[in-house]
Amino acid sequence: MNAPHPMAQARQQLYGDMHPHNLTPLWEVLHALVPPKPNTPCVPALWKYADVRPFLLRAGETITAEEAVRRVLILENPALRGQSAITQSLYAGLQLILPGEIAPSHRHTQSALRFIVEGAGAWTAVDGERTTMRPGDFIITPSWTWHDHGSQADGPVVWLDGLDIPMIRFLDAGFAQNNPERSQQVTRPEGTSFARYGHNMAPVRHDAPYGATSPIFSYPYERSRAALEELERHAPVDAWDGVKLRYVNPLTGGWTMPTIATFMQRLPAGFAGKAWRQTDGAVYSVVEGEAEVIVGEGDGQQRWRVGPRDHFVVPSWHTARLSSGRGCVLFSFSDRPVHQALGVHFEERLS
Ligand code: GTQ
Repeated sequence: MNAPHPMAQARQQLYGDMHPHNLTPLWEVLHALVPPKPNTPCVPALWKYADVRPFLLRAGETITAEEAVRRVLILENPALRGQSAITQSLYAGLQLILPGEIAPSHRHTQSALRFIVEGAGAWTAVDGERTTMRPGDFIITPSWTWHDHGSQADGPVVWLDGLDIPMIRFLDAGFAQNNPERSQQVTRPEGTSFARYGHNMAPVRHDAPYGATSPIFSYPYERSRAALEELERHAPVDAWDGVKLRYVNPLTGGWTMPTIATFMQRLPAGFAGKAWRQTDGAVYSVVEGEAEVIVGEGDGQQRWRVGPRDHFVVPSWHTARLSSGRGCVLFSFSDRPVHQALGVHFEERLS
């Protein structure tokens, strides 16, 4: 055994004496505060839809959308239980709406994305316009816009909610209000924002209606899928990503949301992707096909076979690799816009 440091006792005495004064020594925590590399507490995790769906339907029997306000099962990172977080900065949940229900109108400073997972014929309303939900559509609820959801579908409709809740909580910048109107008035026909902004054109005299958030309300799956298919046929396939596109704000060419980046990618049949790691932890929703996912290294490594409607999280600076026998389409989102704005986005592409 090593001899105790001659100052050990004096140091402990110092720490104890200054503790009541809200003082603590940096040198005991310095390495943890400025780690040699990102050291997230998040772990890789998978939610198989076959496991989640029965709980969603049970939630549907137990509470109405109206009572719940939002009937959502939160996907909690197993290492962050109780924090309503899938990564340190991001929230994800699966929201269920049943035929005839309304999730009442409210607004908040947190930005939300909806990625439609199951069922068609529900709608969400933002700023007087409704958009119909179809599987694979990516829909945006900008910060501080009134929004309500409803359904005229003939069965359950389920979507993935992605929000910057933990990030806004960290910043202590959360505000919210309920709308006295349960369901907001419709003031514009469906498709207005897509006609204005969704055709590589924009109104001549316009201000960005939602600041840094894309004015495109819904990015329909049909379009995203067609683009990926075309590229898979004719363009070189990236050895790490397959064919991967980012959704853009047509007014800026930048990300669709100020805090969240969104992507859709296609892994061709027979794709065996190379490994990468990046600082932005990412949440994935499997749209079509199947894939094999390997995340992490050593003891913590996870290997999953994933299929449609499964969800998984790849934490910051975890090596990950995707492959697919039959081909696969994946939607994903991360906090990359914030990393980039702060100059701390790093990516390593391993061979
Ligand atoms: O639909 O407005 O999953 O406010 C969490 C908070 C969804 C929503 C969530 C929300 C919403």
